[in-house]
Amino acid sequence: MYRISVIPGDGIGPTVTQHTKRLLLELSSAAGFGLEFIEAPAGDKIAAETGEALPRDSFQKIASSDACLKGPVGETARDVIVFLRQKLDLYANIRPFKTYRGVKTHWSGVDFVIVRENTEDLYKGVEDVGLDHAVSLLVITRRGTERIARVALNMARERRGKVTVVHKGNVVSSYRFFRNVAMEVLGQGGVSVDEMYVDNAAYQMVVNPAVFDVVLTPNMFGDILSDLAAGVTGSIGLAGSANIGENMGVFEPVHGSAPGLNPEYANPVATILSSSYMLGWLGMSRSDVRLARVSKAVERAVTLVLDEARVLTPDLGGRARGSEVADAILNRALELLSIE
Ligand code: GGG
Repeated sequence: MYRISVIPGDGIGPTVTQHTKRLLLELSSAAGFGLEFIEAPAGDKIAAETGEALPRDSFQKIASSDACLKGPVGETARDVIVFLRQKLDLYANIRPFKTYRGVKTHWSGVDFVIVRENTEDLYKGVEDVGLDHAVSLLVITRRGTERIARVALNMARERRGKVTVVHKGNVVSSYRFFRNVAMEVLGQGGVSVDEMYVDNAAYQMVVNPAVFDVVLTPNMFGDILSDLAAGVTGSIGLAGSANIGENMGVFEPVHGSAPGLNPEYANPVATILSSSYMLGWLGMSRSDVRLARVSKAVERAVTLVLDEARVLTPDLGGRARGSEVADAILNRALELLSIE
């Protein structure tokens, strides 16, 4: 039995996490393993009720679980996910982006991963704000850069063998340091390595996204480029992600809580994909092939449903409810599991 803490979050979060839990329960029972979900409230709503965006009890539930599935939170991202990344040392933020045949975009055949350093940079939280000044320290360390560069290197070896280091080293010395340390690690790794200034990378991602395989970048650029990449691939409702450390992972959609959106019609794919990354990571860290099977089946089922384009939420031009999309993915995944 695996214990999964769940942060339902705000806005569309409780709905998309509910669809995902339902799908995971069915698939885990079909594949022969157990999942126990432990609710760990965090975000704007619980902050309004208790004064704390991440109550101690929720943090303890998350820290003592096998993995965490997190819905989006509203204005309290800093106190919830940025805090969790630091506290649990979830130094690698992995964000895959790809196009699907049934999703209208300018491009086809796009498939790249942003590997974002997740604990340093301007998000470190070393700040001083006075009446007439505000300072936020940009922190980059050798240890932090080396370990994220190793993640990018290993990922490139399993993919098309290319890493693009994205930085702003022509203007900011700390980003030059990130670039130099990353190059030291990548240079010995037997993969092809290039580099781009972040402004050019933003442009290339729009006009020529096929040049990217693995994008290695510091924390804030990774945050910003993720939304850009999601736009290029059709909808931020499709972008899942993993926050991974040595012994713990928190898995969350890239999107926010979308307070203006009717939750019934919110796209659950980003959270469903995040849950598949969760099972993949958990399966690997616990050497349990049953979880890896379900993880692969979910990813494949998402591709089939999106390629087919019969059941799509409004962000993709369809009319389906999120629950219908989740059902379509679940049914495809069950079929895939039964014919293996
Ligand atoms: N625009 C997507 C969004 O709202 N993401 C939530 C967020 O800001 N997360 C903070 C982070 O990923 O660093």
